[in-house]
Amino acid sequence: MTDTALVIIDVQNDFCPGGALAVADGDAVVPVINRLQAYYSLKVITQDWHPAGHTSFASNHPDAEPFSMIEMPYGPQVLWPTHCVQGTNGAAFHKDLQTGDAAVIIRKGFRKEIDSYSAFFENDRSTPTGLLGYLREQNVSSLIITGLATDFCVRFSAVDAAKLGFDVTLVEDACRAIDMDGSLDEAMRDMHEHGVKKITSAEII
Ligand code: VGL
Ligand code: ZN
Repeated sequence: MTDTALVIIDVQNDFCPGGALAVADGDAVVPVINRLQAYYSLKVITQDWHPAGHTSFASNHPDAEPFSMIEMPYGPQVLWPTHCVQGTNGAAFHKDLQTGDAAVIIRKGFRKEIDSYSAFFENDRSTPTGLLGYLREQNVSSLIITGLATDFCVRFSAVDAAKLGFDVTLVEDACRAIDMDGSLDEAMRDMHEHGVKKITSAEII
């Protein structure tokens, strides 16, 4: 099925237990995603990739607490613990994640002044990452979405993909959430409203 791509969002050490922005059970997605990889010839991986001075880090704002909100020129933004700093072990993929035969690795969040949750557009909702052009040129029409975190980068990637006209399916057991202030419920509702389908890996494997 070359019209389908498996999308693997941000399976990096900082989002796994022991990491700077650890997602509960985040590493549990790794064996599931590796098994799914056998079913798709086209794999796309994203990597959260911030400079140390990134404006989404609470540490770069005087007196700001991690997980508080701030108003950026492009809208509200969560201030995160420092995570996925370029070149650090925290930004590296989980050591057991298969990455060797992925077609592309899209890095995002590398512009200091703007965060990027979605694999398609940064948080100003207009700066493109380049992934859309790649997928269109490869005639991809369906996306299978996996990774971390369900309520942030997975959510925004899936919803943008659906808005762009892709047939989008979320593999629920191949994702885990941060879940702050009801963000997981909101994410599931948002994806549902945009026509993102939900399955489990057992329906593929
Ligand atoms: C993510 C918060 C900040 C994610 C990335 O991958 O979901 N969340 N940066
Ligand atoms: Zn980030």
